[in-house]
Amino acid sequence: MRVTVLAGGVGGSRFLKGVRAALRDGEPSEITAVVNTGDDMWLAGLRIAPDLDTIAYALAGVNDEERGWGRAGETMRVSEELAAFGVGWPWFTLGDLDLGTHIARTAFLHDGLPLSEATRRITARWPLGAGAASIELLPATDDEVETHVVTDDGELHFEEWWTRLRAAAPARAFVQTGVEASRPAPGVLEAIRDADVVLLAPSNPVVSIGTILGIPGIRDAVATTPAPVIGVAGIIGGAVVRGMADACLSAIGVATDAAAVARHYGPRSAGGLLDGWLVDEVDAASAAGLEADGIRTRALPLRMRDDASSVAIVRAALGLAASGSTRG
Ligand code: FO1
Repeated sequence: MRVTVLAGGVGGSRFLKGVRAALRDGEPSEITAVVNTGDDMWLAGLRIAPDLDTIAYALAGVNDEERGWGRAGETMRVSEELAAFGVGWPWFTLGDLDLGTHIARTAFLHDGLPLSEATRRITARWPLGAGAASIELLPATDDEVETHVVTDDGELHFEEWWTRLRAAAPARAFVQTGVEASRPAPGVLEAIRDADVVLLAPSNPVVSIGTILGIPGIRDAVATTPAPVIGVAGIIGGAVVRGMADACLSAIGVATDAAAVARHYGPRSAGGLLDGWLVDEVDAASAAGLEADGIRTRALPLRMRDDASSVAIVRAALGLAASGSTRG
């Protein structure tokens, strides 16, 4: 089975561990994660790719599970030196092991390799698959398309808004720098078109899933793929599970509500993206309305507390994909 997952960072990494665990003991499966690169940036002369690294570290089992990003067992010797030199951002922690990744990526890019090849070489160090399930990570694009946030005090990189301001300054708009001239990374469109199932991870619908869809060609590929497209809500009972997606959703006029996000993605029958949508049990009452809008909906516990709960969510998504009548 070929499963393609559009994913951001922390929520995406937990969900992808669930996809891998759900498929590892079945028929041979190829999982392709199309990963958000809008958080990427140059810092201290290094190319940082937060969502690619968060997912790679989590699948490799070397991540800091508590923080959700960065490496386990980190030390901060180099970042203390950088701070002493006034290099980088004092509020953005770059641990020594993490810096190893950024230096390796920057070296590959400096040698002329595209981000997708740099990512392949970095992840080759930790075979990310398990059992019958193989996993490859693809950046949404090899081009430098960064998410910037427009606030009343000016425009700043998403990571500064997110980590220094903690999304406290209202976002008036999100901008994807240079997106018009960007293209999907090699293999991305094929992974969406040739999939047996396409999953939208419970990542930030605006600055993770939204930025992936914003790369020319990707939204259309998802809207037209023969594969069923199933999304998973990252919002339970009107509150985001993790992160600050509510600050992002309000910027685009979408309510922080599982059903509102589903309607934001839209039903495929109306030119949107979704054949199916998973909501938490507390939001079960919204299912009837979504079904009436053409989005097959299932309610189940959506908190990914451990692999078992993530596996149950993935199995429900795959079940919903399999149960779909041929799309009208
Ligand atoms: N998030 C923070 O809130 N503070 C940090 O200092 C920080 C450092 C950091 C370094 C590398 C990396 O890959 C991620 C890092 N993150 C940090 C998380 C990052 O902001 C998020 O993973 C996403 O970019 C937002 O979803």
